[in-house]
Amino acid sequence: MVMDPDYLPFHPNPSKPTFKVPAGAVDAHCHVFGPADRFPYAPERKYTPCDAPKEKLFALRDHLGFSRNVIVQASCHGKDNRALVDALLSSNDMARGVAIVNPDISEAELKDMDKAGVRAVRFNFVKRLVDATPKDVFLGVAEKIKKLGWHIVVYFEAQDLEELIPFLNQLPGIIVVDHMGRPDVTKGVDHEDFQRFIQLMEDNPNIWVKVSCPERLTVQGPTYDDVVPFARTLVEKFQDRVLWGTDWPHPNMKSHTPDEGVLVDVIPKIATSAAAQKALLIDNPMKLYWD
Ligand code: 0GY
Repeated sequence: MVMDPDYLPFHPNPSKPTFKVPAGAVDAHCHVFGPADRFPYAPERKYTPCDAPKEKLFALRDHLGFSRNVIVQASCHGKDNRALVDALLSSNDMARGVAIVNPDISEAELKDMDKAGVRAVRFNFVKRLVDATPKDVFLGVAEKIKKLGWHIVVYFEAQDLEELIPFLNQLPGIIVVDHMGRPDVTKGVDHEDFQRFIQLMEDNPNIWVKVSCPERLTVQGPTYDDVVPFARTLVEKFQDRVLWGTDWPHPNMKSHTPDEGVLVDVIPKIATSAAAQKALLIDNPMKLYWD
C-alpha cells in the first residue's frame, strides 16, 4: 500500500516546545496508521497515508512532555479498529480510543473495545473523507453505545453546521466537535458562521470542542497566529468543555509539514492562565476519558 504521491509524511524531527506542558497532560486528538503490512488500510479509504505506528506516537508523546493520548480512528482505516485497539492495549493504560463502528456491531464487540480503552465513537461528515452515512444510522449507533457511557465525536466543516444542528441536538450524552467545527479563519471570530458555533455551545451544555488543528485552519502558516483568536475565544467561554490535541500525524496536509513543537507552543496563547492550561490539558480529558 503505497502512500499517495502528494501525501506529506509527518515531521521527522520535531522541535522541543518552549512551553512546558503541566505534568499529566493529555494529547486528546492523534492517530495511528498501520503499519499497513499488519493493519491494512480500508478498501473504501479516500487517501493512503504514510504509516504512523504506535511506537512513533508514544515517542512523540514523551518528546513533547505529554503523558497520555486519545487516539482517534481515522477514515483511512474505515471501521477496522484493529490498529487503534492494538495501540491502546500496548499503552500501559496511557491511551484511550475513539472508534468508528458499523451499525450492526454486537454488544460483545463493543464490550471488548471498551475493555481495551475505547470511550467514544466518531461520526464523520466531511465529504472529502467519507461517503455519507444516513443520520438514522448514526442515531442507532448513538443508542447502542449509551449503555457503555461512551460519548460521540463529530467531524464536520463550518458550512455544514446549520444543517446539522437539529441532529446534534438530538444526540444523547456528550458530543465532542473536532477542530472547532473547522471555521474559515479569514472570516474572523465575529462572523456569523463562528458565532453560530458559539451559540450552539451556549445552548447545548453537552457539546465540547477540540481547540485543535491550527495547522489545517491557518492561512498564514506557522506560528498559526490567525487561528489563535478562535481557539482562545472557545477556551475563555467554555473552559470546562475544551480539549487539545496535536493531530499527529496530520493526514492530508497540503501546505506544510507541521512541527509539533511549534503546535505545542500555541497552547499558552489560547489558554493564557495556568488554570486554563490545567483544565484544557488535564482535568477535561481525564474526566472524559479516564474517570
Ligand atoms: C484529522 C483530520 C482529517 C482526517 C481525518 O478521519 C480522517 O481521515 O480525520 C482531515 O483530513 O481533515 O482529524 O485527522
